Amino acid sequence: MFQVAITGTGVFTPSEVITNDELVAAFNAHADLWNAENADAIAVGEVAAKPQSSAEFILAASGIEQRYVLNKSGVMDPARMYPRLPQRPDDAPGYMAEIGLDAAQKALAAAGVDASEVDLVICAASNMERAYPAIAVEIQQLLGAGGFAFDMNVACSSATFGIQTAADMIRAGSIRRALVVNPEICSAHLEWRDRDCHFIFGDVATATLLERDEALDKPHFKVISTRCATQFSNNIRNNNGYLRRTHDAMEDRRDMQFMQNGRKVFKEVLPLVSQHIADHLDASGVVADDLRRLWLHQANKTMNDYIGRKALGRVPDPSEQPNILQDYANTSSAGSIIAFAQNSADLVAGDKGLICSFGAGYSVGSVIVERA
Ligand code: CO8
Repeated sequence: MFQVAITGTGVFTPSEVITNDELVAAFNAHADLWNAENADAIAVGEVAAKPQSSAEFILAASGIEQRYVLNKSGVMDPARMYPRLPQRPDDAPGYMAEIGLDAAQKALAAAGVDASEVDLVICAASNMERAYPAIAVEIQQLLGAGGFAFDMNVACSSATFGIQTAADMIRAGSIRRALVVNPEICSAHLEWRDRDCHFIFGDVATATLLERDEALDKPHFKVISTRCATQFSNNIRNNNGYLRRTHDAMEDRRDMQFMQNGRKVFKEVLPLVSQHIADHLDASGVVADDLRRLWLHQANKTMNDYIGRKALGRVPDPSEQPNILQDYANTSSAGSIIAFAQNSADLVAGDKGLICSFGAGYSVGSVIVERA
């Protein structure tokens, strides 16, 4: 069996930002508009008035301060409340391929690897722009990569599950190099008209290059161990899908966008993740004191503080458990990879760390790494 290393990461960050104040102003204008349009139904108690959102609530409940999006004007339009991403011709790169390509090229540059040396491209994300051809094959072609490519979806854990999938193929010897690409256009499947969740997500793309570790002569992280787990839950759900037309359900429906029972997610996922991390460390012969850094899924600051405390058995120093959610919000599978990409260069040989994702499914994925 071959050893595996992470030799490069890349992050594409959109140029457009929405602060909490801007987001709340747009939502509240939308709520006023909606309440005026539905004044009669509200007056007779048929529907409830839409309450106002608050930037103070968002920061206190989540730790999020702003989010990046591919298109701001559509989201900020109170009469629209979702991004404007015009349909592209079939012979032009799609949105996911375009942002995934940018992240992938940065990961390759960081590792000093040419795209032609890549044997596998996995596009691992919470949603795919189309059913087929696979986005990963489009990225493979745009990059000029060799080998093969495929898409996979494990919601928030797509990146870590993709890393395990690629690592297993490198370990087995069927490939030498793999790119795991995570283009997350969360703004397109977030319900911006629902105050309970309108602040949660942002857009980004990340990429991780994995290589067979044979006396690698460049900075890298050894992949010590990977572990994935799932447990079915309806608490984070999106009912949109290819059977929609057959259900005669093409109207504007709430369940065609992201839905969650946030409180239940919070309560159920925390013990699941804490136990998963403890078991993974145990099985790998790594003790919590060995961990110099935790790169956790970026959904909620309180959640991360809890998991960090459980994982290390003490309150982590902020530098030991860096958060990026204040800047990016929840970017689904890309969050822990952004945290890793932006907060790992200072580690020295022998330092160990843990990348961990968790979310819809439920799904939990962890990757134990060591700086070489
Ligand atoms: N402004 C003001 N008040 C608000 C707002 C708002 N924007 N939103 C809710 N409130 C009110 C509520 O109505 C409620 O009022 P009341 O007490 O009168 O009923 C009160 O504030 C408290 O609301 P909540 O109970 O909802 O607040 P919480 O403290 O639970 O915080 C969170 C809400 C932040 C959502 C929290 O529950 C949380 O973070 N939970 C964990 C969620 C999580 O990790 N989910 C995973 C996300 S899924 C994922 O990562 C990937 C999925 C696939 C990608 C999909 C991409 C779109």
